Amino acid sequence: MSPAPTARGTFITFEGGEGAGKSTQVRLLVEKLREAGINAIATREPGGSADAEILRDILLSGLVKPLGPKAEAILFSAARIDHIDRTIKPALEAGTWVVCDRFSDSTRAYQGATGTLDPRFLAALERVTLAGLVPDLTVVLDLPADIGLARAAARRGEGGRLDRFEAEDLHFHEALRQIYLDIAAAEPRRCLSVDATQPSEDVGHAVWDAVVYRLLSPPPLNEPAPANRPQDGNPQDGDSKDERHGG
Ligand code: Z5A
Repeated sequence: MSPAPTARGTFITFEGGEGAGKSTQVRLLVEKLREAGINAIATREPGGSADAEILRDILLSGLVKPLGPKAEAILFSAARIDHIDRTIKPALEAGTWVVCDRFSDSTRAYQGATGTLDPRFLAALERVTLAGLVPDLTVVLDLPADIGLARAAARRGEGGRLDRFEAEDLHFHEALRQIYLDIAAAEPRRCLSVDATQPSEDVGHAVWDAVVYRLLSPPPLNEPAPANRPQDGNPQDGDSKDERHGG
């Protein structure tokens, strides 16, 4: 008799601009999941696997910037393929929940915010990179760009070096914020936008409520959604439960 198949783990991603609090919330959520008796790991992008971490160093050093946003998008995607193959998929297949600090929406947002890439190129790249893997939940931490940059600067301290993307101007970071808001609005069943100006604890509560409500005890599909929750089954949602997770 073959052993019972292990239930697949759940895949949660955090997205947002600089200093939005992603790393803080990834840590808090993994702690809460473990307290609830759920096996969970934290991972990040770019990086999350040995070879992808090497690509991370190269990308954040700015060495690829002269090659342009298309080359950067391809290299972020190369790192993502390794991360998926070596870290994310094996964990999900073992039934572990994966909580990831940035994922494919970061390529849509950061490389998209340059305004120089054909959206069809980014969509095609995402399709071949993810090969059907879609997060079960994406938390978009929304914060005015100036507040996020101030938080990042305070953490860096005086004399600390800006990385490749922190060095972009305010206009870029505002465009980035709008792209994230557009993604969250277009795919409400996958995404949850949270006001990241709140104290970390309150942001954490909002995230945990969504995890419990959407992933741990999803209501029947015919139950009316509350005002702050997207209507499941709305054909204009732009995303489909059936497409999620995949892989
Ligand atoms: N990038 C890309 O271009 N394309 C891609 O496909 C991918 C990435 C995957 C990775 O940088 C860079 O790569 C990133 C996008 C680009 N751009 N940059 N720069 P990273 O991994 O080094 O850093 P980051 O992802 O941008 O995160 P961050 O700036 O380090 O911030 P965070 O993780 O969102 O926030 P945090 O570390 O949790 O908090 C920042 C500070 O704010 C810290 O002092 C906290 O204590 C404080 N904080 C956190 N939450 C709060 C609240 N709620 N209130 C007040 N203060 C808070």
